[in-house]
Amino acid sequence: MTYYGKTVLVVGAARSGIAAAEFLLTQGARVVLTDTRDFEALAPAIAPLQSLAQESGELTLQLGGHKNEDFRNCDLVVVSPGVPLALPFFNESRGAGIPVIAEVELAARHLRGIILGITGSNGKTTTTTLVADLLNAAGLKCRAAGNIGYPLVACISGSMPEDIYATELSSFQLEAIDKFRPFVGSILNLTPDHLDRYSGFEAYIAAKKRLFLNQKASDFAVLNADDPRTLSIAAEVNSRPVLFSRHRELEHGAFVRSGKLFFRDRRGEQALLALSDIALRGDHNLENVLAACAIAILAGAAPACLPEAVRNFPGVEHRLELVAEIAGIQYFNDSKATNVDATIKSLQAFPGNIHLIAGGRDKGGDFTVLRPLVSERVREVVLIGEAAGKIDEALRDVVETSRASSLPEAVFLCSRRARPADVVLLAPACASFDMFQNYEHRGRVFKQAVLELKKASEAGGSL
Ligand code: UMA
Repeated sequence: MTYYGKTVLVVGAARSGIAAAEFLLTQGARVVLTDTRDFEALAPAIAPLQSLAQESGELTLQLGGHKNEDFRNCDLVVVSPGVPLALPFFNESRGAGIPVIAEVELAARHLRGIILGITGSNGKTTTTTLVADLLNAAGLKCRAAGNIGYPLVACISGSMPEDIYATELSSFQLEAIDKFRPFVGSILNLTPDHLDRYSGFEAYIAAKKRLFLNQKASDFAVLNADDPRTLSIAAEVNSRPVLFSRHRELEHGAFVRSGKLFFRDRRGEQALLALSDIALRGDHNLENVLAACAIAILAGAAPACLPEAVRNFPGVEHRLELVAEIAGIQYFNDSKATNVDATIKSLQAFPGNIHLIAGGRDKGGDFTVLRPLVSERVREVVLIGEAAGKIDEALRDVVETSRASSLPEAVFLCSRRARPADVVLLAPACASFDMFQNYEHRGRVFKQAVLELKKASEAGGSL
């Protein structure tokens, strides 16, 4: 599609929508940008688009709410991931035969280069970042993009055929793809998440599986052999399945044997690196490394380049990030643990003595599944946010619980009760939007509170 003179409705004016509008304006489109937020809230983000529209395209703003007629009177709708497709407005477009596509679909139609698509309930950002590091270490040119925080559409300008895009994808983005086709697609794991947006776990899985919708026999599907829900997808894809496993040797894929990681394909087996090369904590991170190695090799990385890049990989901010050690107590920021399963993985990374800070906006999670691990490894749970009551109910007969009115207060309470060799862990099992702008903001507030404690402790002040 050429966009010159075409009317394109862009729904949502945050990172995805602004980047999509920018691309479309440069293509000479008439962009209608709509958002439920008003002009005052969006002015700084929209200003660059207004100046761009003076040179190319045409920009109309429909802010402070959406209008039915905008969804009817256009040639194409580009939707941001955070906007639910179930909104009745979209029926106006569908009824008029107007395509509704995700920002990543728009991006993939115009991007030059190879797309690697990485999704799953947990570990997406770590794996995506590591894939990009591995490929760059192997002398290829790879950029991490997508749900990681950098819209894929923003990569179009300047993209070259030899470029590789390690693209983190959410179920939200995959809902509205049409022809999107990754050369390597990977589902890392599947556990219930976003049940506030989906009718159930199956609907969420169906959205994730769309990753493989357009793959052909020359593409690859990298899947977790240790996660039965994910493994079962191998039988459904049109592409070539390549598995990864922590527990068993595989005919084709990445696995662990005698303290080493291996990759095996038709040509034979290669030792990749030693488990001791992996600095990241937790079994889930071993899975992320196995997946990343498999994806990178399929995308052309020479295996010999992998060990050094894995050794140098520090992990990603807000994912089991060690913030500080104060008086023998370690403080970990896992603000990205936004669902129950991620909190389980976080708890599994420590043998015990945990002071857990949890709570926030409930995404329909079942907090009772935390009970066995919490009773085994957690000394106390300090609860914050909207879900505090629900989590308290789920856990209070297996662990000591208390409430805090803010995250810094929760940090302070833990610090008072923790002893040397204990761990204070922020792993909320919830979304952040009740108290923070996003999980990054929540992580920063946690880190700030910890660093203030550290300063006070170094100054000899009481904790
Ligand atoms: N809005 C409307 N109408 C609505 C709902 C929202 O106009 O009915 C507006 C909001 O007022 C806001 C905009 O839409 O201005 C928000 O759009 P968005 O939530 O898609 O925000 P973006 O900044 O474009 O961020 C999105 C992803 N956000 C979500 O999926 C919720 C980012 O993932 C992603 O990094 C970014 O695109 C670039 O690709 C974040 C995320 O939380 C990290 N993802 C979820 C997750 O990882 O669990 C899926």
